[in-house]
Amino acid sequence: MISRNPCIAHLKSGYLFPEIAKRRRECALQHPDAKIISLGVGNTTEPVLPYITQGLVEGAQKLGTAAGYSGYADEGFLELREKISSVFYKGRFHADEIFISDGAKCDIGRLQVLFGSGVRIAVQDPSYPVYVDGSVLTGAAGAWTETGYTGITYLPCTAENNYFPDLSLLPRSTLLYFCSPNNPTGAVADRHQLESLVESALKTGSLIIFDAAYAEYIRDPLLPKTIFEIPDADLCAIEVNSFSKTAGFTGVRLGWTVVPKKLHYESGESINSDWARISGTIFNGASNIAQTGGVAALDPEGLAEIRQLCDFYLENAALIRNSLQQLGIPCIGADNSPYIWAFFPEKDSWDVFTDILNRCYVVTTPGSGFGPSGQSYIRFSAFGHRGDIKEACERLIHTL
Ligand code: PL4
Repeated sequence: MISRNPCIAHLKSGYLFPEIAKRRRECALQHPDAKIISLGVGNTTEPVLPYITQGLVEGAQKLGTAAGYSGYADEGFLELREKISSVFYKGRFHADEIFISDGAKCDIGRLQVLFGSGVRIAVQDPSYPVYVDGSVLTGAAGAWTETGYTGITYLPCTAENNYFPDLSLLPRSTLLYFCSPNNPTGAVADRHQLESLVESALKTGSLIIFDAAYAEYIRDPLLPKTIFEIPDADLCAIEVNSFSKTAGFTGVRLGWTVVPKKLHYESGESINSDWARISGTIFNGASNIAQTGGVAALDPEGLAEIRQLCDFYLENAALIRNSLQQLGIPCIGADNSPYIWAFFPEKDSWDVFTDILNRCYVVTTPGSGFGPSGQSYIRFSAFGHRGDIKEACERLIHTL
């Protein structure tokens, strides 16, 4: 018989989000009349807005004409790559430094092929689970112990350090995942913090994978929306981003990854060339319908719709945070992020999750699922219909 990849056995348990969905189903079976509201998984709920929808429709219609038909578009539409560069990066990247993907998560999973199983990994703790679980699957994470994986350096991001890690803990030659606005804490790194991040990466010979999936939620003009606002970041950072949470493309699937040509391995070879080679080998490009939608999303009308959609979820976030604050529950997030990170001192995250689910019929995400420093926290997601968000807030206020 064929043998199993031994790395799979090192996965700690079920992936966080299916586990939450399982517990929600169990609750529904026990309470068939209850209307369960999800503030758990960060999944968009509102329709794609008209201008961007029209872009998607045009993408589909083109396929039905001889003149408009297109097949594989391996590295992505040139028009989309050039537009991404001009809209988000002031045109500083050439189209062949921008790779169109089927979403940020997919590229986060694929990027580690560049570095193999011997690479050291560091993550913000807590962090989006894919960084750790993806590292387990490539064999880079090492063995699981009570304090985490031996091959991973966990950089605590807690109230004590204002949710920004102590960078003196970053080992040499490390692949560091960094997410801002952060999932799950909602914290956003300021310019000075990102400057120190770049400085540490350059000093230690490390590479940052900067996850900017929530950048369009930043409303404070002083906060950087991309790592490439920081000088010399193109010497030490790759950025992944997505249309999922901004244009409502969670189901459409479209994202991008910036791999600057200035990036090199220790041995001198180009990381950009390797990524082009690898993507061309294990990925066949994003849907061309999605890409036409993406081009529309980056027109002025599309960008206005992105802002409108993010504003809607930010208003939801403010409603949730205000309710928790009324209850005296300490929390952060919501200002420049669709997540609220709430603290329940001395309680176990899964116990609080279960309590809120069983008493309020509201699904949340237990903070411990995002890493050891997430213990005693709960993440509330602002992705939901306004009526559901208001009802969930009422239930929290009257039950907790
Ligand atoms: C549930 C920091 C959500 N099944 O849609 P993508 O692939 O472009 O982006 C995924 C992504 C990338 N980076 C960050 C993210 O938070 C997410 C989406 N995270 C969440 O609730 O934390 C959805 C999770 C989905 C999943 O496993 O990703």
